[in-house]
Amino acid sequence: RPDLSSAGPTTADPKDSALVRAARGQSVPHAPVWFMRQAGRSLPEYREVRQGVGMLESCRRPDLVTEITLQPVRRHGVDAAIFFSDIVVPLSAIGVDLDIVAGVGPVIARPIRTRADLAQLRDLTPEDIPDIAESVRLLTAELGGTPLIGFAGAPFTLASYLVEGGPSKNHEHTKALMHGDPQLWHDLCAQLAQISGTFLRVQAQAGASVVQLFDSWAGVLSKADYTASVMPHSAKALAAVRDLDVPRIHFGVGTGELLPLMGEAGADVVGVDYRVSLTDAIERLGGRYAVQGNLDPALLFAPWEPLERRVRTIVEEGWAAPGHIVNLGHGVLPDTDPDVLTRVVEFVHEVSAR
Ligand code: 1CP
Repeated sequence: RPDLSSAGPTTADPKDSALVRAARGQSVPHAPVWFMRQAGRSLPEYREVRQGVGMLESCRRPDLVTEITLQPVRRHGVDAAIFFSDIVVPLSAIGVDLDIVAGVGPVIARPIRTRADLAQLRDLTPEDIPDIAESVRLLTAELGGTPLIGFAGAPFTLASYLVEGGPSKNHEHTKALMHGDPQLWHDLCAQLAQISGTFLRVQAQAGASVVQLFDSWAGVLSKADYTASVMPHSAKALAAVRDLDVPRIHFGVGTGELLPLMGEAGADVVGVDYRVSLTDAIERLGGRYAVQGNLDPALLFAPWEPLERRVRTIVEEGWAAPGHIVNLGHGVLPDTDPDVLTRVVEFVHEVSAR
């Protein structure tokens, strides 16, 4: 386990790391691995530093963001850190009245369902989030050659929280707005694309080596709706960092039917959840994109033998893509045994060593 606190900054360049190289489709010494939600409740050291500090507040304090982002890197030896924040942080930063409620997720005080409600939103500027750039700078200094992944929520997933007012199973108000008032829908998503794009750009300019656009809930859409109502806005968010030379990962859950479109939106790496095998995903993508995934997070609760077998299969299938970043199909579940995550990292490195 690398002890970052005593090792101090190294001179290694994150651009030469296995993760960035895999994202670019270049050769790697071993398959890179990290976990969505690798920071968070599965770690006792996270629960400790979060005591008495609200989620949103912890995302705006560079000391806490730095500590929490580094925790899983120290503990598991993963190949990347993911910036500790949340997809609703930029919305909060422009004044949207919201909270992240423990055990629930983001809750919006006044959901956006009419044109008048749109007045709650405005463009995000770097001046709204000086703390985010500061946290990224602190982190990249600590991380040395380990890349930092910056991220943002995609317009559709953000719109779902804003329109529903919180987490949703069926996204009915969101789909009703998309089809009932297409002009309002497009205006909302164009505004969200500006916000997401700026959030990504601030992180990339401050030193993040890779960015990931989370469209977690895009898998609830048909191909037709995704193409007409969502993809152009995600493309705009991703285009905000096109000139910055940072590879872009585009992720969603249940998006087996949408994978090629998610690539075309402007990604270098397409995230794959566990419902589609990597072999099928790579074929659907026409071999044109690197892939990320796709271990079922629930399998981390299975005995080591079947888990090891699955990880080995994922690593072997991944070699068929131009690049492969090993990850889960979605986030680490809160009750996951962190030692299992460490063991998966060690096994991936061992079984993929070239
Ligand atoms: O108090 C807490 O600890 C709350 C739990 C928590 C955490 C640790 C939330 C509330 N957000 C986060 C951090 C977070 N959120 C990260 C940190 C970095 C890491 O991965 O280690 C990231 C990348 C996110 C992004 C995020 N937030 C997404 C996209 C990723 C995904 O999991 O699909 C989504 C959908 C959210 C909304 C959200 N925030 C929090 C929760 C519980 C949720 C999901 C609620 C729902 O089911 O709709």
